[in-house]
Amino acid sequence: MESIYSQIVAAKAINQKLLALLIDPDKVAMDQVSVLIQKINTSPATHILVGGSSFDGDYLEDLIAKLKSEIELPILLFPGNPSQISPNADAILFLMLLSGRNPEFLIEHQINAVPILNKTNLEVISTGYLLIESGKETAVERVSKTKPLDRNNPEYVLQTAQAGEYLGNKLIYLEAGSGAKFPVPTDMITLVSQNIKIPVLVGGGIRSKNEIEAAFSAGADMVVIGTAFENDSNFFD
Ligand code: 1GP
Repeated sequence: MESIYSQIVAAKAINQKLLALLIDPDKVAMDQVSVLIQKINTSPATHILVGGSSFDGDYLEDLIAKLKSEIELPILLFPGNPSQISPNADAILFLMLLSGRNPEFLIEHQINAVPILNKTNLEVISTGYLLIESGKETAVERVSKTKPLDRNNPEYVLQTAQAGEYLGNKLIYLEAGSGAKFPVPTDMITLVSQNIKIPVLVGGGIRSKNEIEAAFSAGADMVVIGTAFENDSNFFD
């Protein structure tokens, strides 16, 4: 079977835009999962991300097993820490918080994740993760104890993304943070996407279909929606 990463690259090559729904296990009760699954299955989503900044993994296995059994889309882990790794998913975004200067999120969690990952068949997708300042402190900033990149300095954001590409990252994720006041600026998305070859994911604070379209038009290959769908599962109707 073609890898999830090569599917993402193939979609980029033909300008087919991808939409990921982020499921935060902290915010989904097991007894609501069936309704959520119905909504996901009638949405335009192409991928499911599962993860959150603070979740410590209690019923992750059950949640992902259930999602997997009833949804055909690829399920990618988007972990805040190594306790959020489940063998039941298809792949993991193996994140390096390139915007921050906290060694825990640049390399320590990753080293600790290896023995866990080696017991799974998860496809590991190296992802440069860049937190962009978005109008208020977000959970990523709080949990990682790092500062986001200046939203008014797209050149430096590009330089960081290019460093990630040179280091071997396979994806760049421009993140405003969950529930961000302002999403990643579209001119920043354009500058980054036009100057790196690897696919660009954009998420955080995207609340409307117009904002999704704006991110796609600016050059995002995949848009990630969390809060808007959490708050209104009819968002795509
Ligand atoms: C957060 O980018 C994702 O990591 C999604 O953010 O919850 O604001 O959609 P929202």
